[in-house]
Amino acid sequence: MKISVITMFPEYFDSPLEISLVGKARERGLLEVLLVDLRHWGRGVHRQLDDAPFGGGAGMVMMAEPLAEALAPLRDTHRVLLSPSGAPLTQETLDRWARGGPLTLVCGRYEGVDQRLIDRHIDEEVSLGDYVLLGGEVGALAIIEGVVRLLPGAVGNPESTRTESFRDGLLEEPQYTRPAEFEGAEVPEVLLSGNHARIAEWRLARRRERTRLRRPDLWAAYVDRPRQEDPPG
Ligand code: JDK
Repeated sequence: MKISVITMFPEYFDSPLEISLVGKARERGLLEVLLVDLRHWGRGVHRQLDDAPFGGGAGMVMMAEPLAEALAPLRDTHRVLLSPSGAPLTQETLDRWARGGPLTLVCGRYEGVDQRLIDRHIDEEVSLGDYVLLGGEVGALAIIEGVVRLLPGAVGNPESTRTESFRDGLLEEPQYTRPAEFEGAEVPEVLLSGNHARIAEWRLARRRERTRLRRPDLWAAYVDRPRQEDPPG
């Protein structure tokens, strides 16, 4: 997988790309990341990338031309812009990108990017969620991590990483490991029982409970899901 990242802050990516599974995937040649310093295409002695918004208003807008020039050699990649106005990033989106060709992640700063650049040179606009960050870099890192763990041959890529294993649309159950007692708190007795039917039942109950309390959106989809009918007779 080849991922290009267009950013005003290439150094932002140094440690996250070196360590952990992402670093290993790069060492092993599964992942190639090209960091493109947008400042290179800035205008004037200050290498300016932003200008005031037409129509007035607070803040500055990223100019289309430097971004278009940085993107020119990347026409044949899938060009993704991080933005608070994008479609929410989902596991399905990451699956699609992990199975596809080279990706380009475009990180803006300031208050966003000239719409004409988006209309003419961006294939897909995604958001990490309904909160506002300072720029697209954190989103780009989220995408890199989310894609890398799906790459065939990436360490720790069991079959369970695929979307299907988002199984029935429920959150995960709580998990426990040793010691059996921590600050006086014990592990739920059922998990030590060795009764695998009871364990499975307990896990499903916890997943349903969590989903209902924390994610009413997922819970509504879960209770509405098509269920297989009992065979007649
Ligand atoms: C890329 C710049 C910062 C963007 C204006 C006015 C209400 C804000 C600041 N999921 C997610 N969150 N944040 C991003 C993201 C922010 C970015 C950029 C991605 C580039 N910023 C910024 C827009 C505004 N806007 C209406 C929302 C202020 C992605």
